[in-house]
Parts: sequence; C-alpha cells; structure tokens
Amino acid sequence: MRRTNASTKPLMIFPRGMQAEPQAFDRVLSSMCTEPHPVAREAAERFLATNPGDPGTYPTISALEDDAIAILGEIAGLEEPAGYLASGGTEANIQAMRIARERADTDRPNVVMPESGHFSFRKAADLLEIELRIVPTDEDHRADLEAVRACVDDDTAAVVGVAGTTEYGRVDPIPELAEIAHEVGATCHVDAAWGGFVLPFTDYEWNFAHAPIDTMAIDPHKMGQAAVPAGGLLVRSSDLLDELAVDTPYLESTSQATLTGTRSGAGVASAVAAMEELWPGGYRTQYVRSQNNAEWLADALEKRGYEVVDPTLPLVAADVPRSTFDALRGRGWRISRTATGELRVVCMPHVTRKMLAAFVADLDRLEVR
Ligand code: 0PR
Repeated sequence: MRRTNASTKPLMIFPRGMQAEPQAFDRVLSSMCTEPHPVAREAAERFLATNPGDPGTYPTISALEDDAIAILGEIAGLEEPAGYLASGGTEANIQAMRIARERADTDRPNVVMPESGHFSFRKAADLLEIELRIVPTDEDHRADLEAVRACVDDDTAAVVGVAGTTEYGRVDPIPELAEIAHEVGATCHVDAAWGGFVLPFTDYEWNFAHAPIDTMAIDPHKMGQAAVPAGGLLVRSSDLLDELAVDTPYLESTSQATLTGTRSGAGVASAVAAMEELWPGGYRTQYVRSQNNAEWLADALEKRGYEVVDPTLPLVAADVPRSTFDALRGRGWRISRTATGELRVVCMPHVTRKMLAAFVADLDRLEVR
C-alpha cells in the first residue's frame, strides 16, 4: 500500500530511470511530435540551462537562434529570414494574429479561417479580442475560396491558410488566399506548423516564394525532429516583428518580440542541430518513407472495406467504427479521431512499416471476432 503520511517515509514520485512513456513510441500513431533525432537530443541537453530570451547573458544560444531562422527561412523560401523560435505552433499562430491585429486599421478586427484551422486560433481570438470567422472547407477538406471571399471585409486583419491540416493533412490554395487577403489590406498567415518539413518535397505552393504571404508557423518539434519546445514564427520582413516588440529596460537587449519571456535554449539548440543534420537530404528521405507508409496504410484499410481519405501528405484518416477504435486503443495503440469521428494516423518519423503492419494485424484479429 502507498503511504501518504508525510511524517513517514517520503513518497517517491519520480523514480530514477523512469521512462516518459512505458512503451516509448512503438504504438504511438496519434502524435504530431516524434522522437528527437539523436543530434537534437544531445544539443537539447547541452543547452538545457540557457535562455535565448536574454541574449545579453546567453549570446551563444542567441546566435544559434539566428542560425535556426536562417535555415527555416531557406526551407520556407524566405529571402531575408526574420522571425523567432517559439514554444510551438500555438504561440506562433497567436503571435501572427497579434501582428495582423496591430497592423489592421480598425477597432473591430476579424480573422477569416477555414474550419480546418487549428484550435490555437480560437485561443488567439480570445486573447486578442478578434472576431474569428470560420468558413467551410470543400469536399477535399481545403478552404473554400468563394466562402473566404464572401467573408472578408474592411475589418479583416488576417486570412489564414493551412499547409498541412491537423486532421487530414490538406494544403489550402495559398496563393489565392494571399490575393484575397491583400485585396482587403489584411495579412496572409500560413500555418505550416506540421507540414513545413515535408512540403518542400512536394509540388504544393505553400511558402513565401510561392505567394506573397506575410507570416508563417513552421515547427521544428513536429516533422523537423527537434526536441519540444521548438516552434517557428517566420515573417516576410522584420518590420512585422517590430509590431510585437516591447521594451526590456533591465536587459542588455532593448526589446523582446516573443510571447514568453524566459525560453528554453534546449528547443532552439535542438532545432539547429536537427536542421543542420537533416536539411534537405535527411528530411527528403524521411518524407518519402512517411508518405509511402501512409499510402501503404491507406491501401490496407481500403482493402478491408474502410472509407479512407486519400493521404496527400503523410496522414491517414479512415472511417473505422467507434467500437473498433476503442478496441484498438484497448490493445495499447495510441490513436486519435477527427472531429467527425474518423480514425487518424499520423505517419511521423517514428512510425515504421513494421508498426503499421502490427496495427493492421490487430485490426484483422478484431474483425475475426
Ligand atoms: N497548427 C497545426 C496545423 C497543428 O497541427 C498544431 C498541433 C498546431 C498548430 C499547434 O502546435 P503546438 O501544439 O505545437 O502548439 N497539432 C496537434 C494537435 O493539436 C499537436 C499534437 C502534438 C497532438 C502531439 C498530439 C500530440 O501527441 O492535435
């Protein structure tokens, strides 16, 4: 029995050698994070006690952050890289909406976003007192351009496009969304938090080189194989970042654009290490492997009679009954569901063909009963 009396032996709550998850990643099919690349893990440990929020005191990690933005800029087709490493896609999205609000010439700003947008924009709208206008997606789960066009007006501060949606891995028509945004003087923000490290190897037009977009979320701690927390906010020009800057009177640096104050140098260092190691060849190989896995799984599910949403990026959604879903979870599979109830499998780097084969074998066992 556990002892709860504080006067007796203290309760051990963090045994040495305890693993974050008992089964590591071998049954995780729901996560958009993955096992950090070994070089990223090592870099994170080395920079654990640094704070890029205070560049005067920690100049090395601050310089590494510049390197991170330079590589992220290259990945995202940004000519003069500007931005910073955020805690994740949520922070990057909130900050992009803040930039848009600051630039908008209105007291009643609104943001127009397809229904496939991540829930972090709801947080942004709440915090920033922006009206969030959610428009439908088309039959392919992409932003419906006519609906977006009908929704923008002179109070629109930003139009959001998603490049790699959370539920179906879809890429919105970004150049068209940017055009609509600029017609009403709004910024165009692209949420490539998940898709940013696979899209460079596809034909999609998603980045700064393809369209006159203004801001982007692109997270090294998702497909970039960096350690958490490492999100990315990129802006077309540094004056956009100035919208976020506040004075920092008692630091050596004079202003700060980040939402958080003290930040993890571990995330920044691991992002640089992963990107230097993997961009572009390693990420390309990973994309091909993940995409093949997604197509293999989609095929396997289709053959078993399930309705599958075509995986245009390495993410598979399929209409699997609730009872089957629950039984698979009961067997230890970490899977999740879309808002409309489809099984969702994200083919992250830790997801191997062997894992997927074991998953399908479990599915077959369940079907026999
Ligand atoms: N934008 C998109 C397109 C996303 O998919 C996500 C996260 C975010 C922004 C927000 O990013 P952060 O969570 O880094 O702030 N999408 C996943 C989700 O919310 C995140 C996730 C990650 C889920 C790991 C599960 C998990 O184990 O569903």
